Amino acid sequence: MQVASCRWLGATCVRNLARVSSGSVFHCSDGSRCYAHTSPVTNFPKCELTSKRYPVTRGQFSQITGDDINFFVNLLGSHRTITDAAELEGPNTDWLGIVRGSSATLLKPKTTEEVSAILSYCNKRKLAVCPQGGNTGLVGGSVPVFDEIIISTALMNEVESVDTLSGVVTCQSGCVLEALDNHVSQFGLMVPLDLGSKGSCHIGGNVSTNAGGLRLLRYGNLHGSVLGVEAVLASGEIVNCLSVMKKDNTGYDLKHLFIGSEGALGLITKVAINCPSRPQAVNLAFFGLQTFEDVLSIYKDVKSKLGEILSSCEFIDASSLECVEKNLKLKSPISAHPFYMLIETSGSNSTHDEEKLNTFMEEALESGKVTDGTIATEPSRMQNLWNIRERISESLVIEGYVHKYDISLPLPHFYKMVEDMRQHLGTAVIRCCGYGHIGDGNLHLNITSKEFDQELMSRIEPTIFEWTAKVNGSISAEHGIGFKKRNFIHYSKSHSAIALMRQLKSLMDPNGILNPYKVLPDNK
Ligand code: FAD
Ligand code: 2HG
Ligand code: ZN
Repeated sequence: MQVASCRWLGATCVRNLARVSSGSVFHCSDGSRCYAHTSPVTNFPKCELTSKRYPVTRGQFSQITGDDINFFVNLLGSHRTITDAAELEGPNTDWLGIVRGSSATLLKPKTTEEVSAILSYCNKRKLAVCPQGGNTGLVGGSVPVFDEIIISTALMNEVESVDTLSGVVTCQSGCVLEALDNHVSQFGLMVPLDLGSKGSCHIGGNVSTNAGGLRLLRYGNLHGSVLGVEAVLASGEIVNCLSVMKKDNTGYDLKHLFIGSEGALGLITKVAINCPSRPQAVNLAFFGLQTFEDVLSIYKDVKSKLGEILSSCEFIDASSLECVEKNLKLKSPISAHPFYMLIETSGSNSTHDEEKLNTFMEEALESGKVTDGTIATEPSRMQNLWNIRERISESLVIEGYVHKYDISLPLPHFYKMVEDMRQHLGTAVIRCCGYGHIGDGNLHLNITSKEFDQELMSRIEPTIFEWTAKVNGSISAEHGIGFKKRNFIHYSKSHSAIALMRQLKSLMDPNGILNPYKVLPDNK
């Protein structure tokens, strides 16, 4: 068993020395699962500062002074006003270890009122801030670019109410997704969102990024599941849109402005989510396929034959599977294939659902579209299969620098993008692989190289975005725009849409203190 000091909080981790027991899952010294932090890299080399690697200029914000620190200490106490450089290393660095800020202050409010007081003060002083949840974001949105004050929701983790009749759960934004899901499971409910990062990401981070994940196909995105949001504007004003009603057409539905706005329009403090009943029967199939045409054909069959119980339809190519096998020593349950699919069903009758999935697999094997496959019904076997899919991101980080693209594409173009990029880049890279939520047309294209290389980057970008725009895809399907994609947003949004976004930003945050350098392109 590997022993490591907690990367996020260093030696001062409140839960003490965290031990890495399996991949990114940390167990605290008391043996319990540590929800405070997960990371694939334990002894990561310090990456270059974002402000050095990228052409970005610090905005006209004030510099933090001793008086400012005194204000925060008076408000939160010294234990929730972190200024220790070692403790700030984790929160300054993103999960991928490729963007790094130089913030000297991390604040940990516990209540909406504290967030309001912090923002009101920062706005008057023109101090820039960076809201941070679980810091699992993959587009450089969750960490400062320069010295922005980090406002963490880590201590805002109270579940306020669970309405077992309607299924509506109201909680603070710092609840860790997996902990929240465990909490509602005792009432027979589930959070309608599941991500590989569930052990660390916060529900507020999920809402702020409009995270998609493994079950969007079944439950839709958060613009549908989130019924209410409470957020604090840059001015410190608290905007209460915390409806718990499924239907509420009273004027503009302002909560949608906060869902997916990546901390640039307000800091989300509370959310109300509609949680469906937890399915009683879950089955999972893992298929091997020879061609991408077969993948598309199986997807079509899955929708028509398993439609009412289908809860996930995921795709993995051979290179992604090889990466997880090689770097994390996970084992595929079937023989080697060019393509793989994971198909999950969730329903209320295990015999019926299992029979349906078995018949589906038999027919798929007979037709020759699937050439090897297995079905898991026990939770531990299903988890092993899900690990193969969910831990691909983690296995990629081990190879060095990861160029990560999260793209929506019309399905006929889905894998052509990977093949074209592979050919375009040749031996300049370690790996160019594709996997993702094929049921939602969402490709995760990842390119690894030993280290960051500007020349390689210029060969990938903007080619990859041009390719996407040409087929009317989206350059960000679910991870958001953050810092890294902001100057490419025009490949997916019109000039008029970007202009309206700028107007909204200046209305809601006139001094631009909320997560600057993110989402909107540089003003040129
Ligand atoms: P952070 O990373 O801390 O922040 C993300 C953004 O939201 C930042 O811009 C931040 O400023 C802002 N923010 C955070 N909290 C607040 C708040 N309370 N108010 C306002 N703004 C806030 N994403 C998917 O969509 N689907 C996936 O399947 C998926 N799988 C992943 C698997 C792994 C292994 C990893 C590492 C990441 C994955 N992600 C996925 C990306 C990431 O987990 C999600 O974007 C997640 O929603 C981020 O939540 P977080 O709490 O970590 O937010
Ligand atoms: C997933 O679906 C996540 O696993 C992460 O969205 C994707 O790391 C990635 O490219
Ligand atoms: Zn994803």
